[in-house]
Amino acid sequence: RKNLALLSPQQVELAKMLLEMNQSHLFQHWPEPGVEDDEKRAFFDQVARLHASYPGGLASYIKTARELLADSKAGKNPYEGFTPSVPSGETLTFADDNFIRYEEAGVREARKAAFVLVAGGLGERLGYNGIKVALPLESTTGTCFLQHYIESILALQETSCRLAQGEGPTEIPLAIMTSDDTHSRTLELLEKNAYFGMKPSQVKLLKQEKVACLDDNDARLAVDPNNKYRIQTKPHGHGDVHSLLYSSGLLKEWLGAGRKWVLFFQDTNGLLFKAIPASLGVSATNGYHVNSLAVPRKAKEAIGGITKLSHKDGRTMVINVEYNQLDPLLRATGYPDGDVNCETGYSPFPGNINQLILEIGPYLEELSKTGGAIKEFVNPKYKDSTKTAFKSSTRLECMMQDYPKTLPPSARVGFTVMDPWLAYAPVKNNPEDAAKVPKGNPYHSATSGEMAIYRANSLILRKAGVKVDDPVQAVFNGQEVDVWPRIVWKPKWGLTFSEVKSKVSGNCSITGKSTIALKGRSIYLEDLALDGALIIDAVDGAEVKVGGSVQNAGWIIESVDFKDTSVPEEVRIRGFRINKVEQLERAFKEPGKYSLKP
Ligand code: UGB
Repeated sequence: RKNLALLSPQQVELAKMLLEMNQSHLFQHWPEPGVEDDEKRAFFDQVARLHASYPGGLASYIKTARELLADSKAGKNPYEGFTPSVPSGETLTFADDNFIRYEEAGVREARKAAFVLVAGGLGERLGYNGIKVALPLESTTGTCFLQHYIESILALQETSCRLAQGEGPTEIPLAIMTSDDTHSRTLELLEKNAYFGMKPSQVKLLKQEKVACLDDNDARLAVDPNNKYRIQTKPHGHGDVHSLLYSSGLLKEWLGAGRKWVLFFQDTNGLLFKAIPASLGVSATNGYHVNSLAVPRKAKEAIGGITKLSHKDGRTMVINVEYNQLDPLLRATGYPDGDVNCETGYSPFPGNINQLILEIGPYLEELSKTGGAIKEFVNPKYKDSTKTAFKSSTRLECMMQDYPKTLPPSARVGFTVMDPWLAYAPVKNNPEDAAKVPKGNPYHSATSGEMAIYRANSLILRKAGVKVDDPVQAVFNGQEVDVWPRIVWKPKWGLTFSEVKSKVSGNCSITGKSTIALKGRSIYLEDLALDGALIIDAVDGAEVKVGGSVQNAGWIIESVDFKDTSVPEEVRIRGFRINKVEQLERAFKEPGKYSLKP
């Protein structure tokens, strides 16, 4: 109490609130005034930050924590009274008429979109020391995830605005949610690379704050073990993105500027933008307020399942049920075998890939009521079965896909299921854990993430009429993968199937040992027979026709052991590197028409 004199009136209010909330232990060890006073003030600066960044403030955080900890102790089922069933949504098949129609609708709509990348997570499962968006999504060109995302948005912007012929918004904004763990490195990556071609004013970084840790079931805030004048904090989860968009005023700004859609995506999915145009088309055509992208999911795969939940009292919702909860929920509600594959070889519950498309108007209206607060959960690790003490401090968490939980039944909540090879190849698991994934389930590793890019591009070119050799099997970092020809292109070369198709003609073929990188908008493949490596770079305005027979020793994939620390980490985690033996490489630096027929 004597220390109160050191504080500003605002800080005194916070101190009173903490005392009322039974948090006196935070000050018990404080010495007399005159000793470490600056540290005491710094403590209250932190309290003020924790208070301001949580919808409803710290008292509300503590109150919710007590309720959720009591539920957890009592073993309360969060889905009490709900019965799960398989929901119905749009299922798309790549390149059929329906898909192409949706892609066209999506591209037209894209200029009214805003993108939000959630990139505050450190990726503990991956164990990579850098930020995940700086990882190369493939090692043929070494393009990192953030560059690929930005170039994809710019490609969409270009095509969409061209179609609109000058009407409406002309720039698609990108917001990136960062955290203390990722903020400075994300900013540095952008600045070092001139924002990968985006205007800096188009990109907004929103930093999420961590939340206070909890020491016991009474939600006593944990003192930081390294500093007695700090509260220990941990990440609150990707659900913070909603309150940040709301409190920053960004959503309001976007709506005011005539934007209609906000698209959320995660840090390491190199396939995602292949699915964006069609799924945005589904949102626009079906008038979905919420559209979750999904892929067929193997039973027990570590991605959430999109589930229809019907309550005894008549409520229903279509929502993601997290992977660790789906199996027990099914077992408790009349499915004795739990989460199992059906005759399709997949679980009947589509897998949530955490790509959400929300219509901004209804979204903002909902957030004005909730302030962006998302239903939270707590996951304490108890010391023993009495559930009275924790092994280590815990905290409340929230997930961005839980947004629909507060929506009224009238909200139009849908989902879109994409071909699994087209839409989802995240890099989440470290090599050792990936090698333990049950056979047939996706590895979600740097190895599988890169191989998935080559597979998808090979399959897309096949659909466009190119003869592409079958893959060969190989094992890298203990993971068995299909190795397709290394086919990559810049997003502006072909973001939709129609665009890709318009750039391929005649009899084209690519052999299994080949590599092709197309770095330019107007590169046309015409009667090309490729058996080796071909790299074409063309500035905007350079129209290049590539044909004839290209044959050389090519680029060879060589194994690397992930334990070999002499190899850079981003190479080791994929288990291979590319030995660039021989290639045909051409750069067209001036606008004009060119023909390359070796
Ligand atoms: N993220 C943040 O921005 N802030 C945070 O505090 C935490 C994360 P993870 P997770 O796609 O396979 C999700 O850790 O949470 C960002 C879905 O919940 O990679 O285990 C982080 O940077 C699950 O339903 O995934 O699982 C990253 O971009 C399923 O869809 C993103 O949030 C699963 O993803 C996801 O964080 C999946």
